[in-house]
Amino acid sequence: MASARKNLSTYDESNLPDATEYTIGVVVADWNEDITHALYEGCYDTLTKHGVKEENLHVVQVPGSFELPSGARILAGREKLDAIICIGCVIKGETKHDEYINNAVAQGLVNLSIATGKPCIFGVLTPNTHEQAVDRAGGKHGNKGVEAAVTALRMAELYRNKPEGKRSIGFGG
Ligand code: DLZ
Repeated sequence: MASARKNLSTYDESNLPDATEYTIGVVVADWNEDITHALYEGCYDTLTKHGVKEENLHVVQVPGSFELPSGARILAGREKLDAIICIGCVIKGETKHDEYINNAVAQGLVNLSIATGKPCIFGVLTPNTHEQAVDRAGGKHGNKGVEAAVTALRMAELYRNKPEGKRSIGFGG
């Protein structure tokens, strides 16, 4: 298993931009909050370590992961953001709730990214067990909140540096 071989949260800091001018939104689901709040800590530490200022960090909490896309939409309408990180944890149970929630969140965030042009980062754990979640929220497999923050900074850089007036990706001449 790939995750058994490396800590997924290690990254090359030299590849990350200086984030002192970036404004980042974070939406955190409270369901499984022992996990999601640990993910948020990893995310917060990484963002601030790379220069994001407290006043440029906009955080909202939503009840569960299903509400992440609408939380992100509300935040995007309220603030001028360079990227939005969505943090959640959906643990497999006896029913198929996890499949419905995960698919809806993934699709919702892709749609929001495309509709707003802003990077929306999928910082949602989808483990089979609570133990697997703990392993990825500051445990033996690192902290996925760190990875979400790193992804957001890289995408925010891309967003900031997009060529002015060249917003189309059409194949025409
Ligand atoms: C209902 C539900 C269940 C069963 N499990 C989870 C979960 O593991 N992780 C999570 O983030 N949310 C869960 N929820 C709540 C839904 O995301 C949502 O908040 C409710 O269905 C209300 O829309």
